[in-house]
Amino acid sequence: MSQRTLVLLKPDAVRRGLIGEVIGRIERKANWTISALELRTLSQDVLEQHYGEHKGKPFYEPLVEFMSSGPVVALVVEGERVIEGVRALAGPTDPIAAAPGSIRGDFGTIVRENLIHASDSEESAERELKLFFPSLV
Ligand code: RTP
Ligand code: MG
Repeated sequence: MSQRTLVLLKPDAVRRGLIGEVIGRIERKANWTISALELRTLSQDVLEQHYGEHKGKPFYEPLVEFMSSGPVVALVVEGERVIEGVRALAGPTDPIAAAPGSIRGDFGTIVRENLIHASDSEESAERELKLFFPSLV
């Protein structure tokens, strides 16, 4: 089942020089293709829309601050079961709970600075792809 997902390499991944490492893991999966890729600094407006579901939670404000603290790499990945697949490569939200071998498990220690975002469902992917890459059909 071919799908598309929106992936963000968060500002910690970019600052720490892990762009190649993380993209390499995605690239090496069979039957997946990167179909869009850009380094960009996210506006408050885009972050509010992207993380709208978390508005009002205690971690929301520091999350938005962190996500605008430097550029991210935004990419669209498409291919076989890619929504579930990138989430599996990333590992659980808390990097300490994430297994070694996953991106968060290998490189993270702080819940907020967990290196990567990936859409969590087909509905989220649709919404996030429109928000980040409106020109993509
Ligand atoms: P994401 O949306 O970034 O792909 O991550 P996720 O689904 O694994 O986690 P989610 O629950 O959607 O939370 C979004 C991001 O907020 C930060 N966070 N901080 N307690 C905390 O300090 C806390 N909880 C979540 C993380 O950066 C998380 O990825
Ligand atoms: Mg999420």
